[in-house]
Amino acid sequence: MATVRETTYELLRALGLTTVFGNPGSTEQPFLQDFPADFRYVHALQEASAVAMADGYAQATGRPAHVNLHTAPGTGNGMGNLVTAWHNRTPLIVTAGQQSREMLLLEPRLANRAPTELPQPYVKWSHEPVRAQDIPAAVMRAYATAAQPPTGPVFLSLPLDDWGQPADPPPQVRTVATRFGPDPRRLREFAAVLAASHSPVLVFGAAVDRAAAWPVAVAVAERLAAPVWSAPAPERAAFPEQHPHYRGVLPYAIAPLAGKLRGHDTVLVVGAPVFRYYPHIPGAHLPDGTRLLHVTDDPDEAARAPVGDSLLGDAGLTLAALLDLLPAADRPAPEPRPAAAPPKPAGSPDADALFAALAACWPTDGVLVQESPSNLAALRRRLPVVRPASYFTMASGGLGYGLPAAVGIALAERDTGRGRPVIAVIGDGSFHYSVQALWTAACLRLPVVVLVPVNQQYAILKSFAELKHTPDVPGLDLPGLDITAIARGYGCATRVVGAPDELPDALADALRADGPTVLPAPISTEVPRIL
Ligand SMILES: Cc1ncc(C[n+]2csc(CCOP(=O)(O)OP(=O)(O)O)c2C)c(N)n1
Repeated sequence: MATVRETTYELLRALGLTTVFGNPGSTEQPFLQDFPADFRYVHALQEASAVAMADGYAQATGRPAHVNLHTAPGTGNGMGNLVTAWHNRTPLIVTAGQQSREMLLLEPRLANRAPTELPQPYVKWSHEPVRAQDIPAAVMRAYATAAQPPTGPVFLSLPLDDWGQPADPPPQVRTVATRFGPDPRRLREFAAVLAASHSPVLVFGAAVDRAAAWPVAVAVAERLAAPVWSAPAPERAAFPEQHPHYRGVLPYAIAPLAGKLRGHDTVLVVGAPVFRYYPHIPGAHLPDGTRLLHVTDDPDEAARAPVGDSLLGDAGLTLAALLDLLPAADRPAPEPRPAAAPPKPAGSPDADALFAALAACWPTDGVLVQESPSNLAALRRRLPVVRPASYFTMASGGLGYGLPAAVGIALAERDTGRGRPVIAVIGDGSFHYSVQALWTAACLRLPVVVLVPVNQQYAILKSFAELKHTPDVPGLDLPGLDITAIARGYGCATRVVGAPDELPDALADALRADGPTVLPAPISTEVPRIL
């Protein structure tokens, strides 16, 4: 008779979940024992890295991924990046070991006291099966829950003595829809409002990229002759940023954002929250007389929008259906933005010059992973994203995502045969949150390039302190961290980029390498403004 373990592996195989990201502990060993030869364990050294690697892998493959954590402490370590996976809408099946059922009443060492509560509220479903025999069907339900819109992480707590138990007959391997179309009548109302507008503006968010909908987003923008903004603080790029209609990323504060929408009678937001704000700069959410239409596949996101009328639907399906209903606008297309001025020669190299150099030697099909908070505006100004699925960052604001996510994305690039080069730009503060992902990249011989602008401080927090008039906050400087030594310790090649003109050579070498390369690049300590 098959065991629960055998039946579960059979199901994971059928679901295409043969890669397990994790870091093992005693409570996971009965699951991982006799690990099947057709499965692959990606050892992440620490759970924060495991979760973000799985997130990057899931996003880049476009399929759910499985991450296995160590009972309560491992779930705790993974929690920051679970928050991020929730906001990123990444379908993750998170499993964690649990102590033996027979001892749970007395709470032995490494028991998870309230396993279904611990990952809340950042999972769509959290469950510990009532019987060992329920594990395979619970995995099937977890998969279906994670994969359906709005996609996101789910959590299963699995007691270690369950795996050897005799199994029930295997659950049916089911499929579920991963996108849904809009209500036709409400869609017609939206189309009528847009068609009657004199000056509509479009705001596209990450869900447009997740739906592989760049071409239809461009077609809608051109049909309406409307300018296009990126939604604030986007985790993915939704529109070709060299397109003449493209205006840039909206500011992530209430009053300045509304200011950018002035002069438009209708705003159509597709695939993003209304809106993702950060510093509180109060004001009206919209200019006077401006109407907002919102398309999202998440009823909760629709419900919490402070203004506008919402329509539920997949970003790509809804844009395609809108395109069918929209007449061509009878007005000239928006003028292209003026090109960014060349970087000013500075005393010591600054981020702007570094990213201008990066843009000049950027590989055509490169994938950018970004966690460089204070230098983000300079990076996005110098390095427009011009191809789909080639820009990734965290939607949450929590650091420690970018570096391991880049490793997961690079693994997906290799597995899918696309082989696009992955270049991560990671601040010298952010670098340390999940730094052990470098070791996984080295073990897997993934040629990830990690460019680290070294300003020896938490610069964005200094600019936030200035904006909010909170002087003398401790803990904002980072002297004496040796990025080169740390990278070497984890098995990476490294080369200091002393000046921007050294970057092309360093990058070319790194892209040819058969493992990760860390490129620390000292930059000036001048603090950019937050808005
Ligand atoms: C998990 C987590 N801890 C703390 C913070 C607060 N925080 C936001 S930005 C930042 C500093 C980032 O420093 P660095 O990566 O060097 O970038 P810089 O601001 O210097 O460009 C910190 C600590 C956070 N966002 N997430």
